[in-house]
Amino acid sequence: MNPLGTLDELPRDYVEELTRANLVPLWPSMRALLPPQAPRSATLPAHWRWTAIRPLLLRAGELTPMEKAERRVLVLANPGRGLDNLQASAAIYLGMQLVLPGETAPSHRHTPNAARVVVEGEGAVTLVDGESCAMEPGDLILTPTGQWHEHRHVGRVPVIWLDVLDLPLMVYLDVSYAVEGTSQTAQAPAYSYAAGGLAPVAHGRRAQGPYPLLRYEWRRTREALQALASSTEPGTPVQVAYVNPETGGDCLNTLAFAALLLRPGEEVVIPRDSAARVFHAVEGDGEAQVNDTAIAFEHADTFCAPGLATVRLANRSSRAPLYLVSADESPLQRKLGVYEQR
Ligand code: GTQ
Repeated sequence: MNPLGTLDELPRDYVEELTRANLVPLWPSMRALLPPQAPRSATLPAHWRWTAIRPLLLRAGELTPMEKAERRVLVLANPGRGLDNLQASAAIYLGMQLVLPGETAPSHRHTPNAARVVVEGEGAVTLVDGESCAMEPGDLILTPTGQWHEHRHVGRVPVIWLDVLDLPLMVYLDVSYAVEGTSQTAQAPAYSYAAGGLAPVAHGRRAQGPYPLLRYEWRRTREALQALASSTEPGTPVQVAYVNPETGGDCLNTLAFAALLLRPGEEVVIPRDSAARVFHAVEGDGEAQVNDTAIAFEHADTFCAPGLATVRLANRSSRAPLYLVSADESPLQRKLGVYEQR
């Protein structure tokens, strides 16, 4: 029973009169909107298996041509939020996208920010405002808000990647839309960050524009994690953040991206915070404990933890390292002043 009363307790004619005037009493909804001490989240710990996604996505390749689909994507939807809402969490959308050899996903731009983590295949490029970003497994490629992007594939095998967008947020704010474009002319990157701490200078000038780095090569991310591991105590997460190399801030405005290494046999606890978080296994297998839910995940699986969840990750292999990429809502929450660690 709601201590602040229910609509049923009110005289029917009174409720009808309110409804006719587009008015609603607050008190029956007060506790749901402002629950005590902690938010209530519809986001459930959820697990999407690569072995389930891959054959269904390849089948979509047979069923639906690119001309019809525009983006051939299976959305990883959180059942707690309702599958039809296409949300992994309140602000995060996840999709697994397939491009077949010879296909192009046509150029468009949209208000939502996007990033891709390449899962399988080679020979595809994403053009971002003309900049050609090669797509190799594990690479993180940004297509920030408003930037033109198209995906071309001249390789021989299907290429598949995980799309991470802040689409639910943009839809909620009534600012989500796309503009269709014409095929881009590919240019080599004007500035290229080949090593941390060294900013490229061209014609005496540093990089211009808010997104100086669009492709974070997995090879380099992996090397950075390995180097960090040698100076990190066992049980302390070996983690790097994907940052904007000019500002040191988050690589996108709304979502933060990180890569983690769990050494053979290692178990770590992720600091408990208010940001919902998704994880994707780039290399290796492991176990996650998200609140009361145990998730045994394998290579290329994706899983999700609601904000304020207790998250433990374990690499049960005695020989192979486990590499994960994560995305979370912390930049957005920080900007709103609601981010907290508990
Ligand atoms: O590749 O541009 O999964 O626009 C959803 C919307 C991918 C894309 C998605 C998109 C894209």
